[in-house]
Amino acid sequence: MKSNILQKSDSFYDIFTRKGGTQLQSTHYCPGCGHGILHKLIAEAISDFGIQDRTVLISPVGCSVFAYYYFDVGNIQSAHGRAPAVATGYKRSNPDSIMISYQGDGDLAAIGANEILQAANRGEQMTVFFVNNAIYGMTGGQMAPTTLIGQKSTTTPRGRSAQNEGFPLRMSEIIATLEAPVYVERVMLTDTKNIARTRKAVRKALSIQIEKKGFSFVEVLSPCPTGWKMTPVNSKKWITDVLSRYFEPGLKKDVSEDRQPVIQMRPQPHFDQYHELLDIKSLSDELKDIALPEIRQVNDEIKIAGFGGQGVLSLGYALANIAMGHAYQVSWLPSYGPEMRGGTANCSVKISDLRVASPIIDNPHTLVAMNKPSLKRFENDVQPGGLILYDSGLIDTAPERKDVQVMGINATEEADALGSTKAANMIMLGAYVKLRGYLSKDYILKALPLIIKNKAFTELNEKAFKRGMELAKI
Ligand SMILES: Cc1ncc(C[n+]2csc(CCOP(=O)(O)OP(=O)(O)O)c2C)c(N)n1
Ligand code: SF4
Ligand SMILES: [Mg+2]
Repeated sequence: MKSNILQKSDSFYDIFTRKGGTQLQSTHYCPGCGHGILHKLIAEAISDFGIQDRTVLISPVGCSVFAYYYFDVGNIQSAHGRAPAVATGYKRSNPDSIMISYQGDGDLAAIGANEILQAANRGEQMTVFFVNNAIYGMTGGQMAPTTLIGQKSTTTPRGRSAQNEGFPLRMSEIIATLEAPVYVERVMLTDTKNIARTRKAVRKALSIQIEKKGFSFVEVLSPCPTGWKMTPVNSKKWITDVLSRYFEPGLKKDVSEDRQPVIQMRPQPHFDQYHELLDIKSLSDELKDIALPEIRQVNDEIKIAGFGGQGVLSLGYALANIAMGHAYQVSWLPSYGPEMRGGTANCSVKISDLRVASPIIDNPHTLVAMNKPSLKRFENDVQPGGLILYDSGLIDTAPERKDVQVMGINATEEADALGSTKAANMIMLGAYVKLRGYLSKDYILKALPLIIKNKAFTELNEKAFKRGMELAKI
């Protein structure tokens, strides 16, 4: 392999800014810590395999949280224990990426224990480097699930006792019992020979992912002189003499020869399939003759909020479906209040001519506020230049924002006049469609009864939608 062990790998940044000052070549790790050695082995492998531009390293919560200061690859910092979930999401939507889930023993075997087991059991195409230093290093030396019986920590000052804290978890052995994982090995960072073994394991684990064979897992017994209150030299000796007696190094599972590459396809249904997939096929059949307006450059992030029972979720659902019927990319994310009817509810709808990366909206372009608490809660979040549509019948104080377009629609009273308060949401839909102007009225009138299937509301919804269009004055 290409790398020269004396040189800094290309997959590291030239300068490590974490420590600042004059120490721009040093990491933030304590002297004798194993994290730095493992980083080096991983960085070298990334460079040697030529995968730097498609590698994404997920750093955990723990001492290695700052891995993104060192690795010049795609970096994501995940919540404690959630690295395998983040890696799963990224990999599934970017099958050619190389995902590294880098995790400590607190992160992987305590708060994230279920997460890693499920990811391993699903055989996610990722490589996990599990740094077992038998302690919570970052937070000052608390007991980890891998702390040995009798080992002292700040939370087990008299030593871990099986009766109180249970037995140390052998994660490699547990994961090796699962059907899906391809390769599981435990190694240790003690001496040259074992570091060479670790180097080999790192490369093997990454090759399995490069070959698209599945889930690979390397547990690394790693010194934590600070947490163990030992010198670096004694820490290595302790791994050899004590830690590795319980966590036996070696190959736990390798079925890489038997496994065929699994080519993950990015799920990209053709537009025509969406309605079928969503079980509203009739929508595409019945509406195929309606001429739709040209797709425009649209990027509307819409927050719709009100009381549970006002139909704010249905309004968002209808809007998302209508836009999808026009071939826009959409997302609809409901958020229920603690109680359904009478509580608050809101939903986030994104409509775009481009792919929607995330359904979450922090700063909407459009706010549809159906009651006072919702206006109060979201008014200040609306982007400057955005739109606030509010039910002026229920909200007696108009929005204060001067940098957005504001329009009050007396939706509830107008809906009452049409026969039912419940149609207020469709009045708001009509107002939105009129003001934004990129959706087809003809299409909506035909699509609405197919989206909101309760026939009792068909006529009312149509009237309300039309009334909303009339009420919205451009
Ligand atoms: C949700 C959550 N719970 C707890 C913490 C506190 N916390 C930070 S790091 C850590 C454990 C780190 O230990 P480990 O994963 O073994 O990594 P190490 O520092 O030993 O490399 C904990 C419990 C947190 N940051 N977030
Ligand atoms: S506390 Fe332990 S794991 Fe953390 S940097 Fe120091 S030696 Fe490394
Ligand atoms: Mg640890």
